[in-house]
Amino acid sequence: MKEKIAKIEKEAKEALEKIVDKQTLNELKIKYLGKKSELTNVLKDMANIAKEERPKIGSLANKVRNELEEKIKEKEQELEKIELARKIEKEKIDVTLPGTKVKKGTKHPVNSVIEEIEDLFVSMGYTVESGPELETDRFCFELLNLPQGHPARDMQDSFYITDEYLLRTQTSAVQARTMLANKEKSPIRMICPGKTYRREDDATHSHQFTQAEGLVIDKNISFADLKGTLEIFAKEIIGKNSKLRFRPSYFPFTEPSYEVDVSCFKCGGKGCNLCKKTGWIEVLGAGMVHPNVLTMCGYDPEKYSGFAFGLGLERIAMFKYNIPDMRYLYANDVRFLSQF
Ligand code: 2NL
Repeated sequence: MKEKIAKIEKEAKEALEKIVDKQTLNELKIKYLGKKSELTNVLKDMANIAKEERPKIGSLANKVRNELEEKIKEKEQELEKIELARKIEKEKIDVTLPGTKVKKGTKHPVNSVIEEIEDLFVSMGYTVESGPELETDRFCFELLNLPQGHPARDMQDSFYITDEYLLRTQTSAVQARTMLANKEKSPIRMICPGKTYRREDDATHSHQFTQAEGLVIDKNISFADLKGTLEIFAKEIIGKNSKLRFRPSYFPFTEPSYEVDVSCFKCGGKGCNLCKKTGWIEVLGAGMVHPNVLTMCGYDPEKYSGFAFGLGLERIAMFKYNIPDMRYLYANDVRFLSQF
């Protein structure tokens, strides 16, 4: 019996020496200390040995058992240490290595123009408003005095989604919303830059473009206020030597209405290829808010008056950054965009 126990002890200790991973250690633990282990079997055999031998064998078996348990525990800790060291080595980070360069984006020219216009008008006390791009017939046309049958309402020119809903053809719907929400509670000074949509797509037109409109409503607003404001706009955004020219025009939502030209910033008005030898470049549409629009949007035209203007921002970006073709603005070519 003693020899048997000594043999088990020797075998177990030798096996333990060779172990290099947790799984085999676990198997060894079961083999030598588990319920069906040889050591347990020895103790089960106790009935077959002399009575006076039993305590000796019993304590020997327990001693071996305790020793093995102790050794296995030590081995376990040793293996854990090795594993941790291995993990630390594997996950080591050299913080002195150079980092991966992140390519920085640049501001899109149209967004730069939006920001410049916002900064200028905010500095003059305007608010910047926005509204949905999917609009109703009422906000896009009806409240803006665009009568039924007006060409701008034509299915051919606008993206109708249903009979009632369409992609906004101009940002004026935002002004109509702002006026109706305010209804004479306070004067309005607002601009609304944003995306607009028309059903056309050729060399000189895109089906989606960016527009900014401005609206001022208060008591005693006159054409002089419109002219002064647009002169500041032209000097600040287009060029400080800009002059303006107002040509009579027609918009359903303003009366009187004007198309506004700036003196050509390339030739200073002498005539060149940019201004097609005229010395002028058309940049804005503007006018005094039509009394019908004021009434429909909750303002009494006997007490209030206002001016409004609208402009396409792609054109402004093209002038400012000398971009020869509008399609560059939408091609999303990094070689183009990274120049700004
Ligand atoms: C253009 C011309 C214009 C307006 C927009 C406007 C808005 C309201 C009332 C009156 Cl709510 N007018 N907007 C007025 C005149 C011209 O835009 O050529 N846009 C690109």
